[in-house]
Amino acid sequence: MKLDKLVMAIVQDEDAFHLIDLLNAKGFSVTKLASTGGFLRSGNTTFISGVPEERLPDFVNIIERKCRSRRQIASVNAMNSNNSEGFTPYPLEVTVGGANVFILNIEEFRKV
Ligand code: 2BA
Repeated sequence: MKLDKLVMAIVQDEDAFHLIDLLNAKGFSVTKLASTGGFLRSGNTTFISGVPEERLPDFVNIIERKCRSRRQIASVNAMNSNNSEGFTPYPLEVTVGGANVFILNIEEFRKV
């Protein structure tokens, strides 16, 4: 099978198991990595998958159907010039996801 595109999809942990079940059922090979968001510093899941070009729309469509956006409260540190502590945490509501999907061209794929 010719693999043309490398998909890296960062999804929320809550969506990961349903997503991998459906991708596998549709015949996609997927590697699942435990990852951490740099802003929220909480766990998320990164999928990497080599996909033939003609199957890319199907792959992305599955991600769109399975990954929901959610509101989350982040604790952000603000610089505080009024005290010696330096930083004061304050809550900030952010919308996370559905999914952040990077699609790269595969120059070469070998299974050895
Ligand atoms: P986090 O970095 O933990 O970001 C979680 C959510 O916080 C983001 O949701 C966004 O709504 C917000 N956010 C992130 N950085 C921010 C900032 N500097 N100021 C204000 N709000 C900020 P998403 O955009 O849906 O991102 C979800 C996760 O996807 C991220 O988790 C990160 O792990 C990954 N991600 C998103 N964009 C990326 C990129 N350009 N490169 C690499 N990873 C990315």
